Amino acid sequence: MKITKDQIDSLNAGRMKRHSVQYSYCKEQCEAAGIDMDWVTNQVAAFEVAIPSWALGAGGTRFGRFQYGGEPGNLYQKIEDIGVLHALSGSAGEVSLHIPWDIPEDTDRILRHADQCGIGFNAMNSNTFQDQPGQSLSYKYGSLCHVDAGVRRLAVQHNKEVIDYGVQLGSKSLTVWLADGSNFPGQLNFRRALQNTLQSLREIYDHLPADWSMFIEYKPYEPNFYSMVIPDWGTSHFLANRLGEQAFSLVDLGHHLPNTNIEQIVATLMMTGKLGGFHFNDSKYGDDDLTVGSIKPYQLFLIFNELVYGFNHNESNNPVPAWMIDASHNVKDPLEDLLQSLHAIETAYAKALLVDQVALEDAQSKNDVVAAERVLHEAFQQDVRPILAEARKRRGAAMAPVEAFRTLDVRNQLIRERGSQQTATGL
Ligand code: PSV
Ligand code: MN
Repeated sequence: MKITKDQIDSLNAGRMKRHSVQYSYCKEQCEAAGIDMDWVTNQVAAFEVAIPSWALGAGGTRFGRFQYGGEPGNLYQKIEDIGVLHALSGSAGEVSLHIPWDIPEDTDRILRHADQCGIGFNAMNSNTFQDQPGQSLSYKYGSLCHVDAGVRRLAVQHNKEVIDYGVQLGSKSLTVWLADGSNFPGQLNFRRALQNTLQSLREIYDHLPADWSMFIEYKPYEPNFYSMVIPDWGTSHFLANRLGEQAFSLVDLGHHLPNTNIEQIVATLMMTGKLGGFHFNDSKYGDDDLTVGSIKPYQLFLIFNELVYGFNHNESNNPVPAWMIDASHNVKDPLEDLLQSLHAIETAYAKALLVDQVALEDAQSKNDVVAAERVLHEAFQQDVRPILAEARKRRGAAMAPVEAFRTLDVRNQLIRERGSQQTATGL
């Protein structure tokens, strides 16, 4: 299904009167505080986040999975769904593919189709955490870290193939997430596992085209519960440093132990020029993969505050990170959930852009803790919904995407087109 410009325009027309009043008020308030609202709005309008090809259907837990009607049954339909998200939000113009969940068999056809849907290709993701049918050796005891050189070779080869697919699609990066680790003390030699991983990553790195990046994701636990070979940002950073200029760390918000100060990790990685990518989601306990901003919106704002500071003080030439949502949808319509996540990301970004950096530095230099905190609260408490609506209008999208999704009855149209029985690939 496709959403037309006329549909968007007519939905927006109905909101214009109220929006003009709200945006003018917001503009007045912000400009009184010395903020250039046009600039802020345009920054938000330029912000895009990739959608993972595996997040368009129902997510499951190990206890069960509840089907959605109209789930995309192949990569073409997944790209169409992202086209719908992009038409509605104006900020979801790229897909991130997971291989082999989504193998782009006919690349020319995929490229043509993606082009028609207005979608490009973001980071490629490899999968050495599941054995594939007919696989000669197993990843049961790890992949890039494995004690058996044959398994390591298989996993390296898979990553090289993922890069090759990505090259054909115009992607520019590979994200490596490893489930490698151990469940019991004594199972794994920590040092050897890390050395093997570094060596395997080096072979993959050597296969990267010169204009590509490699992102190394870390995770403290799950699916292994005693140790993970890359459990934290320090290990990921160490590996990225050893590999070279094209390797970076990737921060997945759900990959931290409870109460970890993620904004501080972001600040450190940006300072060293090694923040390459971001997976957005939210969590209460672990890697819960909930809607972005649904549990800890203040933390998300603080993270964006560090990102904005990092963009403005970029002595290490940190590249613009590859932004992606990495969430799972167990009880919500996946497309609505993704629209909510995009909204939360843009909200946090807009608020971070409103932070009075001069006042903050001044307060910090005087150790005025209350003043510093008040600067942050001032921005966090500002209602930025009119800025987001204006940004969406400027990029030709729906000013209120979830409402538009419902008014246009997208889910039922998808069910009519695809039926209720298809299951999207992914976890
Ligand atoms: C692992 O939990 C992870 O965050 C990695 O990014 C995987 O590629 C993705 O989730 C799989 O759902
Ligand atoms: Mn992730």
